[in-house]
Amino acid sequence: MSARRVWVIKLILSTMVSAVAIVVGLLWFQEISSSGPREWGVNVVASYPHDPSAYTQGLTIYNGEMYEGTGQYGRSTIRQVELSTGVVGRQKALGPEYFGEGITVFNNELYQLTWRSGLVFVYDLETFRLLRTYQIDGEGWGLTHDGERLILSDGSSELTFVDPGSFEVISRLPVRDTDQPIDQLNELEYIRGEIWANVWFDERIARISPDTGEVLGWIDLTGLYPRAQRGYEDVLNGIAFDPESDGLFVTGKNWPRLYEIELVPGSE
Ligand SMILES: [Ca+2]
Repeated sequence: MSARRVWVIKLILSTMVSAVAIVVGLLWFQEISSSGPREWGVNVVASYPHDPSAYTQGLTIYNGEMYEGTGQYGRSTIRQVELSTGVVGRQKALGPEYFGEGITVFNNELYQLTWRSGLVFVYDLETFRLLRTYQIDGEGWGLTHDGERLILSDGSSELTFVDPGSFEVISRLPVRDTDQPIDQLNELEYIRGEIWANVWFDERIARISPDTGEVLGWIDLTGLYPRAQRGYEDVLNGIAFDPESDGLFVTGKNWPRLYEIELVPGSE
């Protein structure tokens, strides 16, 4: 075969691969952002080890690296975790007087809420050196960002948008499913124009419109790690999305596994 013919075949093949990738990407995007089904289940794509002593309060992926924040007095940390093995790499413990909550990474800085201290810690991502602190009113639960604003939950049915540079409140967003306020909003993840939220002691993730606060749909994770097998407090908590790979990951407090999942339409 001539070099030119080989080149043409390679070009055709690479074009086809790109086209398939684009179509798959579009399908996935429609799947989680369209006005399709309101109820979703999941397929487990893979599962990975997770530190069963990690009381997961925050989970996120930044530049392909997974970061986790853990809670409880005397056991709270921030940590970088190797996804495939669950091995904890760089780690920093909080003082025993702090109960760690949600985390997110914004502009190469890791933000961590605390539960009832009214403090937010901001760390250099590469060293976990504490750079500065902010104060908040009320409790800290979950944390994520939409590229411009940090988004906080506090266990109520309201999300709060704040300026990452000043921590001044920009707006508050009541979350409702039809007319029903949805409270106990916990760990958060901003995913392609939606806010996904764990709900404390609920086996479902809420998909929330950041514009209206309306719950667009529910993802049912019942049975992923059956309740009968876990401790009472060991609830589903922790959502991380990798926009580079479209990988979607969930785990829970003291869960021995972290799951990579994909959505499947559920029944109403
Ligand atoms: Ca998250």
